[in-house]
Amino acid sequence: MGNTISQEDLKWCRDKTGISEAIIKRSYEDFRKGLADNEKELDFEMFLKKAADIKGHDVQKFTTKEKEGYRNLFKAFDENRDGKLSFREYFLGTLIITNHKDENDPNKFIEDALRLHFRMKDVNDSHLISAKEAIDIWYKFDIYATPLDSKLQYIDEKQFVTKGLKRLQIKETHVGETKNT
Ligand SMILES: [Ca+2]
Repeated sequence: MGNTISQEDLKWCRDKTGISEAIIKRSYEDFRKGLADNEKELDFEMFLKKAADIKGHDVQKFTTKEKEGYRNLFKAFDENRDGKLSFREYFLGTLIITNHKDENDPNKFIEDALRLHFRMKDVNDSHLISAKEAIDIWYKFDIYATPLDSKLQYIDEKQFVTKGLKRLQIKETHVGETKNT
């Protein structure tokens, strides 16, 4: 407990991502940094601060749009929707941020996040998940599903990501910055 990662968490992270134990342990140390001994989870402010650390600059340097991207990512990874990230949730989140160290477009994170979620459900590597599973993931990303989607039995990865991003975009132009049309 506390400053050492539990065997359960270690095994879970390794099985889900195939990442080496050394890296998972290092990530756990990063996760613990700034957390009091009795604190087990991160809130959004702390998450953003860590994201800034990873990118090697100050939180203040994030643009509103970038912050919004991280907010979406935070929400997406907050599996149980309690507004906090457990280590497992955090680990998957930072994995994607780290892969996009030089990337300034948070939407790219979302794409990778969608893929990762898809692959976590695709346990037998069939590149298919049930439509219900797909809709559950979309829901976490605030992506709507059509009645047609719910009639499908399975959905493949390409379709899953393409539809998801397209719908997110549509939503963004509606809800995001005001546009004069
Ligand atoms: Ca959570």
